[in-house]
Amino acid sequence: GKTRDEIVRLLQKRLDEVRFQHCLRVEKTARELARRYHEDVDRAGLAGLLHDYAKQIPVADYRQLIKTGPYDPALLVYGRGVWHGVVGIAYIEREVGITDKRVLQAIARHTTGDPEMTPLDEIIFLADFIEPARTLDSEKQARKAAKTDLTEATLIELSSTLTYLVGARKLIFPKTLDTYNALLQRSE
Ligand code: DGI
Ligand code: FE
Ligand code: FE
Ligand code: FE
Repeated sequence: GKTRDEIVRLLQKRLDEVRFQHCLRVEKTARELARRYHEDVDRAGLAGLLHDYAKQIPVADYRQLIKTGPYDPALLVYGRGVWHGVVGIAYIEREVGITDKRVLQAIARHTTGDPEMTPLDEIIFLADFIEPARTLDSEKQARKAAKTDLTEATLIELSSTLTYLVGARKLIFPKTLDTYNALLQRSE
């Protein structure tokens, strides 16, 4: 495998400085959450570091890959906001050489969630939302909830994301809504 330094250099080549710094903060936040919830700290850190690796891959490359790959063509109506997780892991496997399925799954699920998300998946989903540079009310509320209840904090994030999407009249990826419904039932 590659060292963290080698991975950081690959990440830096794929991202602008602002996005790169965000990834470093998500790595740190993911490690803190993993420690708090007794998950593997290094695995969470690696997934946090790489979660947005594919965020700035050209749109044309994504379209090509979705059309040729074993992907649901329904993905084509979305954009990089949705693609960089679920499709983006193909670049992370190929270019960074990550093979840990749990790391890849957490990255694949970091934007939309998944009705069956694991604690590691929730940690990466949440670390993205509560890293220190995030300061909106919903982000602060999720950060506070994350101190004691991982699923409750994840629900706050999902609710905020869905509210934003509706307000902006953006298409809702069905899995984002399915995740919200599943976690709500799990938390009752
Ligand atoms: O990559 P980040 O900006 O750090 O954060 P993210 O991966 O959580 O979300 C990226 C964007 O994806 C964000 O603007 C919200 C958007 N998104 C999340 N769920 C959906 C979605 N966009 C659409 N159109 N539909 C969704 O269901
Ligand atoms: Fe992302
Ligand atoms: Fe997120
Ligand atoms: Fe992110």
